[in-house]
Amino acid sequence: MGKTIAQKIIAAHLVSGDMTPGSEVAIHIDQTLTQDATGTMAYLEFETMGIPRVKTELSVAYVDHNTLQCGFENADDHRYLQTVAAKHGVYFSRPGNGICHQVHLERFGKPGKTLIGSDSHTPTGGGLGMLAFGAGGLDVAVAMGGGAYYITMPKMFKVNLTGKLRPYVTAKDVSLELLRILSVKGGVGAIIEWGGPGIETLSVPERATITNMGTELGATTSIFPSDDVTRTFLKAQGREADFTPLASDPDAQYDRIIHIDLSTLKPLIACPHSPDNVATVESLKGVKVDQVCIGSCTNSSLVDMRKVAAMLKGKTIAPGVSLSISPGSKQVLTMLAQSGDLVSILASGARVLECACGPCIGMGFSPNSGGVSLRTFNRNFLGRSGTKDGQVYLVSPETAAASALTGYITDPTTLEPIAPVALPDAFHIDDSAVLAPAADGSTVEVLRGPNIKEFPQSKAFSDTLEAKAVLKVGDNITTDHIMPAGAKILPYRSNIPKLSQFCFEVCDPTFPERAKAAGDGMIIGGSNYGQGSSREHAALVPMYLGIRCVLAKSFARIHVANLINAGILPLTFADPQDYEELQQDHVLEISHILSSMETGVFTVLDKTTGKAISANCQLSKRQQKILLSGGLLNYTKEGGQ
Ligand code: MIC
Ligand code: SF4
Repeated sequence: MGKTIAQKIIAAHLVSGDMTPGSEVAIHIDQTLTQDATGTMAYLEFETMGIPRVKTELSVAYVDHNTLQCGFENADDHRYLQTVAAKHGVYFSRPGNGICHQVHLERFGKPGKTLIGSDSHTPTGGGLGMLAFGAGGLDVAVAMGGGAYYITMPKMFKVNLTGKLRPYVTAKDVSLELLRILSVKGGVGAIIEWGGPGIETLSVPERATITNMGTELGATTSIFPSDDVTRTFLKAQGREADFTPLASDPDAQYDRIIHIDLSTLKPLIACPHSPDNVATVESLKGVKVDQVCIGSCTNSSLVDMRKVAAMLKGKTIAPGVSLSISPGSKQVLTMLAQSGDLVSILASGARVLECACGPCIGMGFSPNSGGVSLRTFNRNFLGRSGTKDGQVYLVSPETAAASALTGYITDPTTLEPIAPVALPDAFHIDDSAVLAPAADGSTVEVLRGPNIKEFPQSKAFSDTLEAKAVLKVGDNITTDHIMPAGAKILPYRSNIPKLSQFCFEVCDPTFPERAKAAGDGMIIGGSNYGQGSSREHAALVPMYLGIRCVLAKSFARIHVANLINAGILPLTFADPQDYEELQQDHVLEISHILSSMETGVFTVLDKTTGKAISANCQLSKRQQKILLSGGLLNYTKEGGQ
């Protein structure tokens, strides 16, 4: 039987396991990336493994998230990252050099290679034909040490594109269309492969916008073939030698095929507070806009920025609108400056921010109270912008620029067309902000600031657990609910005791105190629990606060892996109706844990009501051992692979 692109790459990197969907496979990893908000923890974990130098073909540490330095914390962490990278053979991308996914696409990604990154948008690399996964920091640390990456073998979905996008309709609208069709849960357990004649019309950065937002579908990853479009992009980056062609076999089998005719799409918009809450821009015409933000790993490429500059040229933005523009990389910003596009942007009244994540993660530029903020980003979860009642909408750069000019949500297709903007034949290449590691790391001193606190210790499971249901939450709880980000909280990503004070702040600010007081605790969740970010802090912090088990209707992929890595048991209700019965503060008992781990069937006794319910958790042998060791770090230290 023919293979899909992903199946070919997995087969070429298979360490162990069988490639039947649903079973566990171990994959060899060629490249890793980290960013600063998750990276500090990942390198602290790597250090405890005692491996002198990374064993990957390439590992890069980016600084792009925690760039505001409102105190010593972030600056100290950057210094730690720079020195730990130099010591252990990791390239260091300095703050200001750009957003990890954009820079990785420009300078390092290679078709056919495997990449894991401690950031959920690592699948951006799929735009170049890489098999790229978001993962928890601990999984990245293990891969840097030469260990395999374990995933559940996904199903294969194909999106078949025909036609061509009309002017002012963009790759972002393609992503939003798929979110409309599939929802934030629709990609769970699947790899999404993009194909069909329509893909020839999409450049690598446009493809990367689409694979980037595959994360919002819950997909394991997304991937495009590597073809002439890929070669053209790599050539323009001075990297034609990195090109290899890659396509699925004509008789490859897919579990689901979705057809999208690009010519019929309209500009789309995701309304608060979920990326799948999609409407046409036209239908929201006239809604007053307070803020517009253009940038993020989804939409900050040179072509995106040049289109925006062309739309803004010779005009000024509406007086009621505050517009921010964050180019994705130093390469993009430099080229905007060289071409004069930056002048059009500045003259329009926009505020140019540094090449970093910035407002996307609430690092500044939060909207006004109740403000309507149009963002070219990928997430609009409640509170993520830093303003709890902010109304965040997700749009394309073209819709964003059109709305910034009029002051109201505006369908760009109603405006004057701009001249087509194409990829340059040659990008400006200057890698001086990427520091190579020391040839001999043994002489490098790793500098640690006082903000770096020890990694919390999890407890190994015994046969019975009695725990209090400390919190009950609804469906689609995101990692932004569990462990919020933002300028105030992010500096504590390497300080778990301090970070824990903010756990579930959006849902219930009393949670940290109550969890600590309860001793062993449990969380009751709805479906798709833990969607969104790859931050392992959303597992490590609850673990630190005493949470031993999360019982939910279903989980998001990366989060469930992070829970197991942190030594927390992730159970799903056998009958989702039982969710209704279990209440916060009930005392629950799980007995015969050891034999239940073997069978995958657990009994949870609600001691408050006397009712017993059934729950499931299919664990591989390795995952059982991880839980029995009290987490992946202990397991690895004990010699587990
Ligand atoms: C995000 O977009 O939420 C982040 C910040 O990039 C995260 C990583 C993190 O929490 O540090 C992600 O998507 O994985
Ligand atoms: Fe950064 Fe936002 Fe992309 Fe996360 S989604 S990597 S915060 S730009």
